[in-house]
Amino acid sequence: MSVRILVLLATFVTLTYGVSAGHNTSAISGFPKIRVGFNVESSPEPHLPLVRYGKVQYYFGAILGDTVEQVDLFCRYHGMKLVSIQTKEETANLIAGLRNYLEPSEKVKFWTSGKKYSNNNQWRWESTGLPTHYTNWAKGEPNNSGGNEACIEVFFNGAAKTLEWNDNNCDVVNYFICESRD
Ligand SMILES: [Ca+2]
Repeated sequence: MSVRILVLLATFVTLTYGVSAGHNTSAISGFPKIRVGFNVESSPEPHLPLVRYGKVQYYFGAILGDTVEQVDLFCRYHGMKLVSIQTKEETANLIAGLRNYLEPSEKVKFWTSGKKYSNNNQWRWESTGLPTHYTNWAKGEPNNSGGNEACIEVFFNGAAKTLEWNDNNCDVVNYFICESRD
């Protein structure tokens, strides 16, 4: 067997079994349906499609997902930051934007920049360094399930028009939202 075939075989085994054998953190199931007609090719120039509400621009990362560390890199690599949600109005804007971007009945989890910074269940937005004054935790959250939930994911429910928070393991694979503030 040639070296090349061995490498291909090893790659296949890693891709097929690596994640589940290593750390069972995958959370993405199925794929969100981007709304038919959402025009990602409206610009002839290469671009990252952004949606603006007031002084904040958002990138909805509902095509590829990863761990908090990786999606944070993605945002920063594109001159943005992982999202912070500082007011009720920003929650409403995100729900409206996601309902326009995705098929209206979609249910999708997104990483934010929210992280726990002390053992006293105190949280802040890593993107701004500010504590989470406004919160929108789902019922029973944050529950630190398994004693290992230090990152804030938001659960978008298009039909219910909600975007509720949950603390989750930072190594879980989720979609994500980036922001850029004026
Ligand atoms: Ca939780």
